[in-house]
Amino acid sequence: MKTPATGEGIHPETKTTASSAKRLKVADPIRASIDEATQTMLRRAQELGIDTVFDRAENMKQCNIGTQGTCCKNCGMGPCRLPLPKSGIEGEDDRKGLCGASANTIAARNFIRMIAGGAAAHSDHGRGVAEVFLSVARNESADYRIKDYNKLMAIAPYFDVATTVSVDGETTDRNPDEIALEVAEKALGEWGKSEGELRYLKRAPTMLYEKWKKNGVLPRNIDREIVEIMHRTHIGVDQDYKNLMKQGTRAAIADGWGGSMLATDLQDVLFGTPYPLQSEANLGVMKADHVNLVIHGHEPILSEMIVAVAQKPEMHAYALSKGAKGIQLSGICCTANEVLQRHGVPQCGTFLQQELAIITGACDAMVVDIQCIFQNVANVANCFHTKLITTHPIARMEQENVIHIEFDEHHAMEDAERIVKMAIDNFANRGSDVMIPKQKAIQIAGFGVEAIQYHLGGTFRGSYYTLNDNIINGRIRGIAGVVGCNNARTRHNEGHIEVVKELIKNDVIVLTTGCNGIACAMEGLLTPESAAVFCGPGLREVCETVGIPPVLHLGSCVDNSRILLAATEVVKAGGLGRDISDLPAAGSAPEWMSEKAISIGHYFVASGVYTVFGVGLPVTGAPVFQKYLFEEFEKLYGGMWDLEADPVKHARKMIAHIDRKRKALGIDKARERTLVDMAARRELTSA
Ligand code: XCC
Ligand code: SF4
Repeated sequence: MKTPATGEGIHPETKTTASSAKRLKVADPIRASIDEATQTMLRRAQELGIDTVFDRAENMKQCNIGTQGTCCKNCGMGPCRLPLPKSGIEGEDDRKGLCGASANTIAARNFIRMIAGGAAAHSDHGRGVAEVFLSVARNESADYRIKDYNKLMAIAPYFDVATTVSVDGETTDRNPDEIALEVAEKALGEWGKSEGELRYLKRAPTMLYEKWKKNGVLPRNIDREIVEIMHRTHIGVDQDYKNLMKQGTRAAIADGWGGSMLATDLQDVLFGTPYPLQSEANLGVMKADHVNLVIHGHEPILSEMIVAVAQKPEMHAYALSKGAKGIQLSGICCTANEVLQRHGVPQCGTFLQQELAIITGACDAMVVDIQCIFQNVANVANCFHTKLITTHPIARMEQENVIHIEFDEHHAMEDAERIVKMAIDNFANRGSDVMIPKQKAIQIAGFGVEAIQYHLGGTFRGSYYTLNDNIINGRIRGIAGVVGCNNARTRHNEGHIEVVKELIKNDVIVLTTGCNGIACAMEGLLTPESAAVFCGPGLREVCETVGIPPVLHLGSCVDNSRILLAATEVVKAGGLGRDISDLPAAGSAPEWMSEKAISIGHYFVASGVYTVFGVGLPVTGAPVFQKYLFEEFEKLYGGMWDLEADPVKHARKMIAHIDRKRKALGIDKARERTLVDMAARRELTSA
């Protein structure tokens, strides 16, 4: 290890010169995370004098006004700060910024700017995929090929692209490459077309589409809705929180049913639609005697190539020639989820473990693309032999030790080879200070709308019939989408795991994505066997019968669009109402932190889902605006926001909502009967 004592490249607060080191607090590993591997590595980091996000959270308090959502810095007369007095406000709320902006206006502007940030991130990722897809369809990127023509045929109709042709009265299949080209061109048009509305909106249940139409929030194109948020939140434009939220809603829908859904679909077409497979998760997947290459970020465009290159026999031979036993790829964040879902590449951790992967001393290279990458990974890499490689033109780092290899789909394989070789060449530079925690868990991942249909759909019906049937008969109480990040302001993975466990214990099946998926994998919840340990009797019976885990991993954060489509399939299969808002379902992000999470949360809400966030929400400083989101939104879209930091209460609120929906559907009785049946059955078996 290079000595961090020089302070070179180390976070300024943690120069471990004796004088300053003493003043800084370090995180208590047990309080920081529920995960043993994380605790071990945090102790290790502290021993080495390297600060991590957990320590920095101890030394920097959150801003009380910002957390309430009532700090405005949208012009040079601010920041204007409007904290809510501890005792609340009685009578008229006359707080205002210099321009007169009310707390509601400020909080709403901030909120929808977060939506803009999140929707932009997801959608720009989607655009990147669409551009690669177009270049593949034009035969300009020889290293990629379309992997899933079935998926291409399935989405073509939404773009008004014909899949058959009539010649002399006879219908024949069209050339798939022609279809690909047309779909690619039209898909790319979704970001900036000058007329009409997003094509995928019609995939939503009709009632939902009609609600959007009535409320005037049908997105026109993806980019425009995001730009319009930036315009409306500029000083002196939109100063009505309801009207601001209307635009926020429109942009969030453009993310969920637009940018994200396009990203998911086109990735499936290009790289294959996920089907269940086995893998592992947590830092213990790294191997001391292998070249460890960690991929981190969000886009699968580069990581797909890295997976392909790392599997090449000549690369394996090259690794052997350098004294390693092979190449161990592993992933962090949603790039990890992408290559997990399609290739079974194991995950070495969630968002909050990115620094720790390097602190193992065994990370020969970390390659990053976009989103959720700590700038501090460069400082940590500087303490070790680790090569940190940025690859995306829009995501670079200022530190000098960072290597930039700009990835381009036109020479994808070449770029990936350079990166993998760099990792292999660096194996020999490893120090003696390797410490990889042993913890890792087995997981079954790779679910999607199609895989759920296959496993739960009943073979001859080819629909969600069996799932619906089990919800109606009460074995499955309801469906929860539990997603999102880690947040250093709350104990790592605790919210994720407690919320999910409470849900499955109460027979609620969980669909997971993002870092929640990784957290559940680390905890062993993504195995069919976990059903017997953690589930209520009904869900357990279903999981055991069809052989699925009680928590189904649907992929990355753009794959939250899979949850929207799965919910739509449930509506279509019948018996559970006519809209997503009728379903006994709820959403959750127990440890959210990113703007993307706010965009996701809001498109869940706008799609009719009751959605609970943990940690905190920057709306609490504007009670009227908060009430609008938490209560009045339900009248507009059927879904609404909620906030609950306590994980068990958080899950119980979701369950209470699910039970209300069951009652409204008239299927609450069925569940009571089932419970009696199950109890009776237990008595029988124990007798
Ligand atoms: Fe990032 Fe997607 Fe959040 Fe995890 S869940 S911290 S956004 S990696 Ni997307
Ligand atoms: Fe203050 Fe208004 Fe400027 Fe915001 S826009 S910083 S509230 S003056």
